[in-house]
Order: sequence, then structure tokens, then C-alpha cells
Amino acid sequence: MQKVLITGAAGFVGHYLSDSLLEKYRVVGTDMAPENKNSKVSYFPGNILDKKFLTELISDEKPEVIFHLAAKSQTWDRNVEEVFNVNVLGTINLYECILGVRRDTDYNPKIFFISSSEVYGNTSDPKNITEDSPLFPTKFYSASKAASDRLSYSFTQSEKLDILILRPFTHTGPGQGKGFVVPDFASQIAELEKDPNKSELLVGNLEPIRDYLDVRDVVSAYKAVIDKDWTPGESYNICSGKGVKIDEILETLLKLSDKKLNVKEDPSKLRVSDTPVYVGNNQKFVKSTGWEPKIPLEQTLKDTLDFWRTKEPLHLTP
Ligand code: A2R
Repeated sequence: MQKVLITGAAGFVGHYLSDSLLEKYRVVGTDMAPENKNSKVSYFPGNILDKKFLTELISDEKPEVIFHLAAKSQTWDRNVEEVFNVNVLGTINLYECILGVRRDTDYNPKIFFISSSEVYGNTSDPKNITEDSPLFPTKFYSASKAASDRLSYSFTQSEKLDILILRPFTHTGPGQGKGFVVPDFASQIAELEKDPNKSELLVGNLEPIRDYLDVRDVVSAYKAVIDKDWTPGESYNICSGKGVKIDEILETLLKLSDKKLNVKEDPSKLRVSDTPVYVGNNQKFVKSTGWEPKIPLEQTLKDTLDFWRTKEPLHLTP
């Protein structure tokens, strides 16, 4: 059985990815969180910036496959130093530790770097973003992902590391933290349903068009890459290829509730650098893997709303 290391294993996607890989792989996880709730994962808490910790983990475990998810992932984070430290220096640390272990052995794992559609930013054709579209990141998070995305490419060229770069577009689902638009709406609706005296739902900009995937479809895409042969340094978009206005997301969520709610714009929820349209082209990835998204957006929204209504432990398998 191959061993897979997931960095950022205790995060939103890391939870789903660990769970989905367990049926076929031995899963080792690492993250800052002191413990991981999935007891079937061998879990090693630690900081991606701690080289000694990472070197020991990699040389002891020698995972054949590594998914690098650990990151400061809040797209609106203004702490540029911390974002770059974790997302860029953390990625360098990981690759240098792997190279350190490779110096003494013939260790050469398959590495999947989880980038982001945010790298494209103010790109040239935002309704049909391909892997060749120019990168014009607009936020610190996006710039840090663009830097670590291109850095990953450079490690394939200069050090011959076997890294594939995956660029997931907006994804959501049960368990995603507040601050992102879907859990933000869903958590408010769930709270308002319980409170007979309140009915005001606060929203930000409802105009942007985004390419949405369910986190479980994203994880099935990640799973689809493991056993294939890839050209190191290649990038792949993981997306639906369809644009959905945030307004439509709100409408669908409102229909899923029996309570009549009043929608009110909250200026504090408006973001300065919201790109109006952002839709990916997934043909390169679909042709290489046969993967396709299976979960309709309405199902994702219903499951997310139910999650906030009950706050029960995650049901990870769709
Ligand atoms: O920031 P925290 O405390 O929530 O922990 C996050 C963790 N992380 C770290 N792990 C080790 N050393 C660090 N210095 C460090 N800083 C942060 O990475 C969190 O548990 C995990 C990332 O998970 P999420 O924030 O839930 O992100 P999500 O949505 O699972 O995205 C996964 C990947 C990220 O690389 C995104 O940039 C990419 O997908 O699109």
C-alpha cells in the first residue's frame, strides 16, 4: 500500500482528502492543529516552517506521494508577511527537506502542489481561463500562491523534483469556515432560522461570477491524479467550467429555507479587489484523467446549510 503525506491535513480540504484516500492508501497527515479528528490518519502536528520537524517526518515516513495543502488560505488576509512566510517559505522548506532526504537515499516522491485559481487574478480572458492564461494576482494570498506555484515549477527544472501543480477554482461544502461566501450565507440562515426575532441576512457584493465546485469533487480530482504518469511542472485547472453569480447562490439558499429573510448589504463585507468574472477551462485536466464534477451546486448548498443547522460531525463520503 502506498503511503500518502498530506500537509494541511486538519484543514477543510485536508479532512476530505484524508478520508477519501484511506480506502486505498496509508495516510499520514501534518498540520498546526494539535490533533486530527480522523483517528485512522497517522497524524504529526507541527509547523511547515520548522525544517527539523519536517525533515524528521519525511525521512522517517518516506511517503511515496505528498499533497501539499498547508497554507494561509484566507484569500482576504492582509498580513502579507505571514501569508508569504507560510505559503512561500513553507513550500520552499518542504521541497528542501525532500531534497535533503534525497541526498542520502534514492527518495523521489510524487508531489502535488495545491495552488489556486487565484493566481490568475486580472487575467486576459476571465470567462475562459486556461492554464496558459497570464497570472496577474490581485491579493496577497493570490500573489503568494502564484509565487509558490511558479517556485514549484522551478524546483522541477532546477532540482528535478517530481511536482504537479493543481489549480482548484472556488470550492465549498460542509465544514468550510465562515468568511467564504457560501458558509457565510448558510451559517447566517441557520442562525436566523433559530431566532424568531431576527430576519436580516447581511451580504457583500452579489455581482461576481465564480466557477464553483463541491469540495468532494475537488478531492475526487486530487485522487484521480495519484496513479498517473505526469510531466513534472505541468499545471492543471480543476474547475466546473461554468460561471455562477453569487446572487444565484443566495437565491438558492434562500429557497432552501422556510423562513422569510430580508437581505441587506453590509459595506464591511464588500471586498476591494473582487474580480467580476472568474470561470475556468477544465479541458486539459478532463482529457488527462476522465474526471468530471458530479455534485450539483444545489446539493452542495443544501448540504452546507444542513451542516450549519446541525453542526454535526462531517459526513465526508458523498
Ligand atoms: O491556519 P490554520 O491554523 O487553520 O491551519 C492551516 C494549516 N497551516 C499550517 N500548517 C502547518 N504549518 C503552518 N505554518 C501552517 N499555517 C497554516 O494549513 C489549515 O489547517 C491548513 C490549510 O487548510 P485550510 O486553511 O482549511 O485551507 P483549505 O481550504 O483546506 O485549502 C487547502 C489548499 C490551500 O493550500 C489553498 O491555498 C489551496 O488548497 O487552494
